[in-house]
Amino acid sequence: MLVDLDYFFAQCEELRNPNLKTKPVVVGVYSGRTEDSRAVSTANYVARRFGVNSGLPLHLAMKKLRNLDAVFLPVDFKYYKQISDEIMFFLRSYCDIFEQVGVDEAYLDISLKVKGNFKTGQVLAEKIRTEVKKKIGISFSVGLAPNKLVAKIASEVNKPDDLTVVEPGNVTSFLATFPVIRIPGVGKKTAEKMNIMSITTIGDLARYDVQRLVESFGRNMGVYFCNAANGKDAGPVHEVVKTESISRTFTMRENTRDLNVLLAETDHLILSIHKDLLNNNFIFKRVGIIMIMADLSTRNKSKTLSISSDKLFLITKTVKFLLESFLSESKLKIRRIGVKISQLIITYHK
Ligand code: DCP
Ligand code: CA
Ligand code: CA
Repeated sequence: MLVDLDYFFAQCEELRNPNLKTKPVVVGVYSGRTEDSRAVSTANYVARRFGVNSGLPLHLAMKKLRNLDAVFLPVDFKYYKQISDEIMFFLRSYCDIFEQVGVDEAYLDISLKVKGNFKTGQVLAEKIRTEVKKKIGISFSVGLAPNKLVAKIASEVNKPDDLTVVEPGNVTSFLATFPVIRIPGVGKKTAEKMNIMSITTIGDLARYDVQRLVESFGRNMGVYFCNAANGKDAGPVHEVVKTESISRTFTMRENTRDLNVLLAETDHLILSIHKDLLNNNFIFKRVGIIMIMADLSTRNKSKTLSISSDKLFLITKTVKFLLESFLSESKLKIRRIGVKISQLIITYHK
């Protein structure tokens, strides 16, 4: 599944001010040094009906929406990011593999979850859409397809607030009638060049001789265009996993095996780790404790959680659980204590 949040910045603005819903809403950003170079970041679908889209210079947007009670707002990225994080956290729990791309898009590999069945997948997609709408109040569009490329294209055809399913047997017929520019990586220039070669639709491109595509666009792009037009994409959905971990250690004032004394120290370590975690937009899946014992031997204990999280209490709770079980197993006093979180994932990357 490719999930793409609808008119995202503007929808966030509508969320905190529902009165905006019936009006044209334009979120604008300073793109340069002067007022005149401000451009539209995004607009709601009411504004889009008047030809106001992302990238349009703001003064033109104002002209198009004159006397229409339009609302122009500055970009409040921090707020949009908060809403995005909430949604992404929720989406993640519904799939086998999760890959966020940008602030308002994510790929969800649900192959195992639905056992490869597209009907079950469709039901799951509808359920997720309903839940996010109910819980967070944001609508989004979904493309459900055998691979990322087709899912991405499918997500765009019935926007906003819709689900498009392309089953494996329908991939080539689904793609055939769209203009080539729908293929990720085909920009205006490439599309023009293809048009000159009498390639206007993805179907034309699919039938075109791959050798001639290679001659015109180079080996990599030529082969890519041919595969893409035929709906082939072997790229897996992958999480961006940081191999590093975050850890802190502390030497006890005196060797101890008193749980409360140890917890008082780990609380400080956990707070510092958690701050680091939030600053880096990480979430973690594994929590561990490290003990240097009175005899200078080192012991480790850790636990993998069922889902990734950024919650402080989950670290605290898991550390307590690990410490308790460690103390019940070992008779030695602890000299130095450490806390470590690992299996880190970045929740947002541009
Ligand atoms: N964005 C931006 N400037 C652009 C394009 C986008 O600042 N030129 C920001 C604002 C968008 C967000 O990125 O809300 C997501 O971009 P999309 O291309 O997904 O567009 P929208 O979510 O706004 O609309 P759609 O409903 O078409 O997905
Ligand atoms: Ca979007
Ligand atoms: Ca998007």
